[in-house]
Amino acid sequence: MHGETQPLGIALAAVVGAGHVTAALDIGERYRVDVTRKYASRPAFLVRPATTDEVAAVVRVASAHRTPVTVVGGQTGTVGSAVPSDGGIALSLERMNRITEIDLLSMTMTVEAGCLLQIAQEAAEDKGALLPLDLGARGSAMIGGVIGTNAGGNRVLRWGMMRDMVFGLEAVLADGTVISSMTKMLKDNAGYNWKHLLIGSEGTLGIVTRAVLRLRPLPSTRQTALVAAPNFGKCIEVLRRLEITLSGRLSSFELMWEDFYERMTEAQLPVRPRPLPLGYPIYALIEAMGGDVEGDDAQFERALNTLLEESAIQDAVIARSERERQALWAVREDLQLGIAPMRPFRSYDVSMGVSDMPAFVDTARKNVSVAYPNAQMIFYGHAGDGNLHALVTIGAPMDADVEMRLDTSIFDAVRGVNGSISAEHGIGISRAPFLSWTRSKRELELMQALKQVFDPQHILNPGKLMDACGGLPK
Ligand code: LAC
Ligand code: ZN
Repeated sequence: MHGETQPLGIALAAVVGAGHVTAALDIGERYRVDVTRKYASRPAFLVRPATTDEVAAVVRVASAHRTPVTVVGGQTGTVGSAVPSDGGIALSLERMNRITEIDLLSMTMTVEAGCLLQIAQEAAEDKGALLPLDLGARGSAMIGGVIGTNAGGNRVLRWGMMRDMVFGLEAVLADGTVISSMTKMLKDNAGYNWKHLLIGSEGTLGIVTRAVLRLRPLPSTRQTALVAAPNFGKCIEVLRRLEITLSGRLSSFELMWEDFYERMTEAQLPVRPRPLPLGYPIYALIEAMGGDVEGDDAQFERALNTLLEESAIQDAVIARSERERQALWAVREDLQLGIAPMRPFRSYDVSMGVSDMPAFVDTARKNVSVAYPNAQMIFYGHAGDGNLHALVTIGAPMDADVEMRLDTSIFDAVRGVNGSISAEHGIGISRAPFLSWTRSKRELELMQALKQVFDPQHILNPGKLMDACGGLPK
């Protein structure tokens, strides 16, 4: 601890104990640098509280010192939402990682914000329950982070986004007060529902410390297939058909355009065979879950056979073992090998009406190739949710101007279909200049007014979302 930060460090140590305060130069990278390595920072202190009361006391200290506080979790959000401010406090809730109750009658899990998503999933499963939120970053994302970003992932189609799984919430507000509604209720219409303001607010309105999450009965069967379709329209037809013919059991429908499929399976050839040949315009990874051990596999196979006979799909492979299931999912999720040659790239997670997706892809491709004729793009995403991911590379280093030009090309196409610049990853730092492309002036003014009520000193995760919004009305 040095110079003017010393009183702050002493005050923080008085709250959590000196052993849980780390000063600037000693703070490890995983608290300062996000997964894209684009956002690094130099926080003055890393603080690791053990209880909600300690979080509240830390925030009171931050407020007294007018010092920014950012919760640092898995750092896998990709838009810089959880990168601390230079000179600010990096607040890690990793010591608050307990699951304190699993209630199998109410079907709820009470959990602290620092618990990893995967640990929470496994704890539910051990008790015969399902915590349905699932995403590639399950091993790094913390519960507080997936609440803070209202995470989505690959089962939204059936069970919704994080917002739909939060029954109760506890949070620390910017003045260090604790606000709590740790209830087990789905239905609660007693006035304004503040928890929904905090969910998805990226730590700018309050710090989530605990939650009561909704669980579902654990399905006992699971069917996974990769199919190929002649075009996007047929794919959506297949999606809608399966929603009915699988009697509500369809839980994932992940689309991969041919270029994505080719690139990923090619890169993965040393570790796993390509499950379906190249040459089809579009591929979908399909998963269903259910409870009829005798009938579900047969129902799934029958449904796919019918689609094949009708040429709605051109090819299909069904996983016959857990290993095969994992190999199919790896095509969609094990992206590191495939995207490595695309570095540096810019990634997007945009959203729109499902019917607008083909027009968006066409316009985005056109806009990008007009700006950068040699650019390469791959598209994939959560089709049932109207949520597309795109990765774009120009095959050369990208400076801020190039990034801005690419963002403009993509978000212009988003605006053309009245879509959203972020479906699930949030705004953070990287999307902030474009928030006004997706939100009207009135909406931004309301958001700004809410921020003023919740955090008048702007100490909660400043520089993200609203604060960095280029089009923010004065
Ligand atoms: C996914 C992450 C990038 O869907 O949202 O793979
Ligand atoms: Zn996604």
